[in-house]
Amino acid sequence: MDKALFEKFYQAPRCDLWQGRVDDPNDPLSYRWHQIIQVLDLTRPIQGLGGKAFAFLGFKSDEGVRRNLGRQGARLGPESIRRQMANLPSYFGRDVHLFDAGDVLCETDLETAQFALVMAVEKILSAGMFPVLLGGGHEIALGHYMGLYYHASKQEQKPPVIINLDAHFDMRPHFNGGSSGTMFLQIADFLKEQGEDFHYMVIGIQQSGNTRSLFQRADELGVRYILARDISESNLQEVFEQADDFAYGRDVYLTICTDVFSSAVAPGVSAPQPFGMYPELVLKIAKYIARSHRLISFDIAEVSPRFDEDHQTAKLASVMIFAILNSLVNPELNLVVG
Ligand SMILES: [Mn+2]
Repeated sequence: MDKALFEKFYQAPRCDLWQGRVDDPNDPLSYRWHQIIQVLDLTRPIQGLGGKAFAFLGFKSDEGVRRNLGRQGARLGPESIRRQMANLPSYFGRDVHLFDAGDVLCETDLETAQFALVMAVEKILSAGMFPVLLGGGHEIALGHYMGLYYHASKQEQKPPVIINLDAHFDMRPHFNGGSSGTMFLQIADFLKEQGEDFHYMVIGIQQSGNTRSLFQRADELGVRYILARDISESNLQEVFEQADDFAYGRDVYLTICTDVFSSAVAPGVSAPQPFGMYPELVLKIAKYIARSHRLISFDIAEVSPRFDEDHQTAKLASVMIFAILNSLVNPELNLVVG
């Protein structure tokens, strides 16, 4: 993709989304994320930095959800999540940098927007930064994964394995084009063409949200999955062991579909799940994965402000990001809420 086409699909970061309380501008211990966020324009050359740098990148897309006949609205998710992240307290030292890297936009041409996303993810990785992607529909996972794949192959490394926290397999047939329900079959088909294995694990599956054919396809392709109803506080250790066993030392890409949560706590999604998981369990799983030293990138998708009462789903997404970033920076720090 050339620069001019990339620029058509890319929007540089907006500072006005990052606003909040200022207790004492001279006391770093009182800082919130809006006081430490820096802007990163991906159309400009990026300077290398020391320390750990996280780059937030939005994928403003409803097209996958529209093609999937879901409830549209996730396009405004990245903006809504950023507004909630702005007031999170900073537990970071001076060696940790947070960047807003702007958004990739999708009107209707999902395929080209996916390419722009691949390119944006590669730019972030090449700069030595850790990508944190904000959806948008869950179709964000295709461009995100392909960016990780191409970066790994340039480095002559194995691509990461995929852990998806989701009510759905999202492995439906894609002969009519991709949507927010097809990404993981698209990835499986791509890897098959490349002669690579497909390593995919889904945690939080709902039987009522997937057809028999999807369970069959998952079994055929060796997909590891755990139903939401089979996960409880008392067997979390087994879930952790299964995740470790699945990843067996490979790098991990984590993708979180917000409909893994119960609609009681996450109403603002395309496909609400009355029997979805409660945040404490999902949080513990995500933190465990973040502390494994194997996580190289993650995204959170499907936050749909149109259905989000009082921003509670965006807030939930922001606390998940808070927990994962703090777990990555300091695996020993176990904050009570994430
Ligand atoms: Mn889902």
